[in-house]
Amino acid sequence: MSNIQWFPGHMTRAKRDMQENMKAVDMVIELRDCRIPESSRNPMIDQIIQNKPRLIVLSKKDKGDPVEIEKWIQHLSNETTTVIAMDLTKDPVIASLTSACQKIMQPKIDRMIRRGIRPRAIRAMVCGIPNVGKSTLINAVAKKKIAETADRPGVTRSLKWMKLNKNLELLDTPGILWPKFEDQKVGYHLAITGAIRDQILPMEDIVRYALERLIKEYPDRLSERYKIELCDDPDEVLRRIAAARNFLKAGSEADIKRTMEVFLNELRDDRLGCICWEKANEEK
Ligand SMILES: Nc1nc2c(ncn2[C@@H]2O[C@H](COP(=O)(O)OP(=O)(O)OP(=O)(O)O)[C@@H](O)[C@H]2O)c(=O)[nH]1
Ligand SMILES: [Mg+2]
Repeated sequence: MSNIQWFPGHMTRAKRDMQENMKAVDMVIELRDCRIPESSRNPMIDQIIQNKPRLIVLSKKDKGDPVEIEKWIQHLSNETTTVIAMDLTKDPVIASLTSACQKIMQPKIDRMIRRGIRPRAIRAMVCGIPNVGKSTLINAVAKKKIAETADRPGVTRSLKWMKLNKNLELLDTPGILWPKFEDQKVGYHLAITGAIRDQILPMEDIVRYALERLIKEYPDRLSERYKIELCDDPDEVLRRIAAARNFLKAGSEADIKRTMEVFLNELRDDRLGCICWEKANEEK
């Protein structure tokens, strides 16, 4: 979990660093959390990467709703953007990235071949907001005994590259973007998925938001997990969970704080199933 506190100075610096590195790459691999593809996106990214081809990797596929993820893939794909979903902790990262990046860059590679230029390996940069899996992706690649790490001068400093194979090289430092907090929902989504520290928003608000959504969209999961009869009021649902779990304070009063903590932990642990908190065709 990230401890970075973003201030305007950090944002300017992060943006400048990314723009510098952008000059050395052919394309960008933008990571987003598949459960919150909008909330885990930084709107500045379009401006930063300009017209470079982009691969969006929806990470944590194992934690999201497969039907919704498929809709997101369709929704986000366009002429310059290819979208894949991955469990970065288990899926074959190198093979998936290589084939996706090659497909994206094929027109450029073909043009080079036609002009008699021998194509070199594709160079890509990974980027994303905190917690989307940048380090996990880079570590998965680094662990696989990369043939060599090329040291090549970048624009202003030497950049380190990880050579995945003869077709693809990744910049070894990811571009770090900051989350946007333009509406409260975004904050809740980031908090539920662990992208921001718990102290940033009041736990009651996060839990109430999550419960309201679950009551509407996945009532059975709630009633089955906690063996409770459901109602529309999240506070009453919490009291019923407390009673069902026997979470009591001295004097047999319901221990709501403990109930909220347990609920949030179980939710993050996928005990209530795989959930996408944002839907692809939802009006925003
Ligand atoms: N289940 C699952 N967990 C993942 C996946 N990708 C990353 N994680 C976990 O998510 C957490 C955050 O991943 P990181 O790789 O540290 O994310 P990051 O983008 O480097 O985050 P910062 O360094 O804070 O910017 C870690 O606990 C990872 O193990 C995935 O595809 N599936
Ligand atoms: Mg990291």
